[in-house]
Amino acid sequence: MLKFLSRNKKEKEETEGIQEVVPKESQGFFEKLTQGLKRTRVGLTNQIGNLLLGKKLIDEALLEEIEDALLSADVGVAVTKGIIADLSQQLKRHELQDGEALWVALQKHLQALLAPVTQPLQIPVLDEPYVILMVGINGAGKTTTIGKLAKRLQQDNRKVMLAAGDTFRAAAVEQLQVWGERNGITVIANAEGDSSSVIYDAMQAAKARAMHVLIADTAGRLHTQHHLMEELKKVKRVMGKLSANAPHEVLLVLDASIGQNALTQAIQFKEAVGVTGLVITKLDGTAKGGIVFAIAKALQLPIRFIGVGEGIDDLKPFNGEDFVAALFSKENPE
Ligand SMILES: Nc1nc2c(ncn2[C@@H]2O[C@H](COP(=O)(O)OP(=O)(O)O)[C@@H](O)[C@H]2O)c(=O)[nH]1
Ligand SMILES: [Mg+2]
Repeated sequence: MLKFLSRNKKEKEETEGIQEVVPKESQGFFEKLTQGLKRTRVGLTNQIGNLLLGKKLIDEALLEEIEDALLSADVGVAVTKGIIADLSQQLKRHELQDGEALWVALQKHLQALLAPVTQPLQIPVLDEPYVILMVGINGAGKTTTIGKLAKRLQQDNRKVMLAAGDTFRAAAVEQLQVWGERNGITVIANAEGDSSSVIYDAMQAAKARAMHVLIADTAGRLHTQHHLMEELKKVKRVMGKLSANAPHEVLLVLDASIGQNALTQAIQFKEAVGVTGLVITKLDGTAKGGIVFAIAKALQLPIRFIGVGEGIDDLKPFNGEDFVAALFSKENPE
């Protein structure tokens, strides 16, 4: 399965001439993804797999059991309804002969659902820094993701600078600075300034030093905290003053382990500040990975990356086909 997938991907890249921003994935990528999704696999796909095991007859009662399994893994009502309707149709057309056919049909449905949101972050080389604004609630994984992303970009020979825009907590600035020092990446910070002024300074510095990419951290905020959302809007306005196209990307970081709450947050952030891409973190520690499907369907926003661990290499470009294949992988099912 793995070989088949990677060959396909390679062919696609060659024929379409897609230029990858991020370095090629290491060999263990699929294994890492499968491992990371372990708990969701146990809760969702293994459960469905067991329902289908050796089934010679597919009927409505079985579809109902599958429905329950999907709902309990945070796939959400809308996606589940869509899946069951699709499978019922196929059942009526006598296309689902056995458990194996249903297993394949389910994967196809989920892969089709993720296809439109599989849009890797392509960072063009501009005559100004490409500015990425990170937003999300406290603890979602913004700062960690910045570190992982900066490292990826650096490995791809991009000149990266960071802005310590989380000015609410001194520890947050320090966290970024320590990380930057260790990895030879400049971090612009200012103990006195507010988020907008730090980010303004950083944009000027990034331009002066001909950086390719500037990633701006911000304070975690709840979508219900009106003044903090206003501050984020101000950050965007200030960026716009220095460059008409900045921020080029607004990345919303969502913690998968909070399940449906992540979807609620995403809807609110999208409305309040505009979001151009998503990062879904902590897929490794949770059985709620089904939320990725709910988010994809409800928001139709590109999922740029997923986090499958705390390590520096645990940020992966999102690919719906691989994601579903890893989730349905029968290897290492323990
Ligand atoms: N297991 C796991 N932990 C993560 C992941 N991403 C972030 N974390 C952890 O989540 C915690 C909060 O991360 P942080 O970046 O400080 O969140 P922020 O408040 O949004 O900046 C830290 O302990 C991170 O190590 C991930 O993909 N997997
Ligand atoms: Mg932070």
